[in-house]
Formats: sequence, C-alpha cells, structure tokens
Amino acid sequence: MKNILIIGATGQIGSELTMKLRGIYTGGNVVAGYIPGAEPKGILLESGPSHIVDITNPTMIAEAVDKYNIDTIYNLAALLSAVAEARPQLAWKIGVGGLYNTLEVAREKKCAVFTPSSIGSFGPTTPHDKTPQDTIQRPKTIYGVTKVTGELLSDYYASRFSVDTRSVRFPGLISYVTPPGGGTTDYAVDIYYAAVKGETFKCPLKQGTFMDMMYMPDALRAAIEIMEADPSRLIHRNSFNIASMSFDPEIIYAKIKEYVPDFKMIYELDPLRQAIADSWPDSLDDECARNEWDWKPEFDLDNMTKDMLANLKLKLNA
Ligand code: AKB
Repeated sequence: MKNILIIGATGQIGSELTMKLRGIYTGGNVVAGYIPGAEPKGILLESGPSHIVDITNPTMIAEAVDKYNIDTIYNLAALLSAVAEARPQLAWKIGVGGLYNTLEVAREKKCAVFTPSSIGSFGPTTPHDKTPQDTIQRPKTIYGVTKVTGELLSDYYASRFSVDTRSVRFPGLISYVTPPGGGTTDYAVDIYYAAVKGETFKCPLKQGTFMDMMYMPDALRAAIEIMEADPSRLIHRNSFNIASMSFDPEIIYAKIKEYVPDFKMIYELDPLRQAIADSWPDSLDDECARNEWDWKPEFDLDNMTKDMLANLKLKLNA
C-alpha cells in the first residue's frame, strides 16, 4: 500500500490527482499538501488527510513525510510559464529550490518522487514538429529553465543516490474542474468557459499557433502509470514526452462551433504568451513513453470537447 504526499494539492493538477489517487489507493494515506491561503475545501478536505507543506521549507516536507509514513511524493508546486516571467526569482525558488528540498527529503527517507516537466522545457532551437524524446533543450523562459534543471537534477538523484524519480513532460492541460493560472496554454481552457457562458472569446494567441494539449483524465493517468511502471523497462526517467492532440486556436474554435454554433472568437493578442508559444514545439513524439511503459491517450479533440461542454454546462448551470 502506498502512502502518498501531494505537494501543491489544491492546484490545477493536484486537486484532481489527489482525488484520483484516493480512489485507487484506498486504505493508504493520500495527503493533500497545501500552503496557507490555498487550503483544501469540500470533498478534497473531507476525503483524506491534509497538511501544510511549503516546498521552500525542507523541514515542513520532512515533517509530513514522517507523520504519514510517506513513500511517494508528487511534487506539483510551480509557477506556470507566463506568471513565472513576471516573477523569475520566485519561479526558481519554487521550481528548483523546492525540487532540491523534495529530493533531499526523498534521499534521506527513501521516497519515490514524481515532478512534472513540460513542453516548456523546449525552446526555439528544438525541432518543432514531432519533437523527439532526446533533443535540444535550450528554453528562453525561466519556466523552461527550471523544467530542464528539474529534469537533470531528478536524473542525477536517480543515478547518484538511487532515488526513484520519474516524470512526464505535460502539454497544456484542459479541465473543467480547477482552472489553470498564468500559463501560456490557458486559452484552451478559457475558450470552453466563454462558449458555455455565451461570451465572445478573446484569443490571446494568433491563428496558426500550434501546441500539444491533453485532457486532464489522460494527464492524471500518465502521472500514475509512470510511477507504477516496471523500472526494468525504463530507459528514460526524467522526463518522457507524452502527447494526445495538437491544435491551433482556429481548430479548437471550429470544433466548439460544431456543438455551439453561435459561438464567436476574436483575436486580442498577448505578446508575452505569443512569444512563449512560438518558442515551444508544435507537436511531440511520444514513442518512448509508448514503448517503455505502454502510454496511450484516450481523449482526442472531439471527445474532449463533448465532455468539457457537458460538464461545464452542469458546473456553470448554463
Ligand atoms: C503553461 O502554459 O505554462 C503550462 C505548460 C504547458 O507547462 N500549461
């Protein structure tokens, strides 16, 4: 039975991953780690233990690990790409300092660690179409710099100290549960809210800006499956490309219009997000994840759109 600590449990991924893990590892502890001001509420609070864990404070991580006999840590603390550009020092403190603290606790207390990387770990000199698993990673954003550093540091702790570190490079994640905040791919969530509310969507990225995206249920499954994977099959660890769909604003707009024919989108570009998106891949090659741990997505743009619209209608009472 696993005892799991999720650092950043009330964020976009954490809020759903905590509930999913609690459903799978019943009887064990799945502890929601949160920072003051982002306390768990409702079902997240009621369905299992929670504990204050500020990733910049190693003592707090160690206390939670000891108290709940933790053997696996999901480290989801990060500032997303656009907000990280506004606060680069904090992005480094959380993304790299926080990861170092987590890895040190994991080394001492023998925990496995999952830390997501991102399509943001690539940069303008990376091949943009079907980006290979092993390729150039020279990102221009602080977010990307922290992600590449995180991949290297996690691999170092695996080879030098035998800490069981594993990871995937998440594309933009789309969900109707907890909205993202400060990312470059957030438009692909916001567009669904606008469609369901009957509002005109102001798209911050221009036509032709392709990026990989993924529906949250697939992303959660990837995070769990990589941690369950047979280690003897893993050639890579930190981090695996994973992919399910790639689109630009026109393609997602046209898809939503199939179900909401009156929906309108106009362009109101955000230069920062556009520059970041232009430096990221258009699509990833996830062959290694498919070969080494049988990764396979279940959602494409069509079935994701149907599910997003149906669930947002319920959520927003629309
Ligand atoms: C962002 O846009 O910053 C994130 C990511 C792709 O890592 N969603």
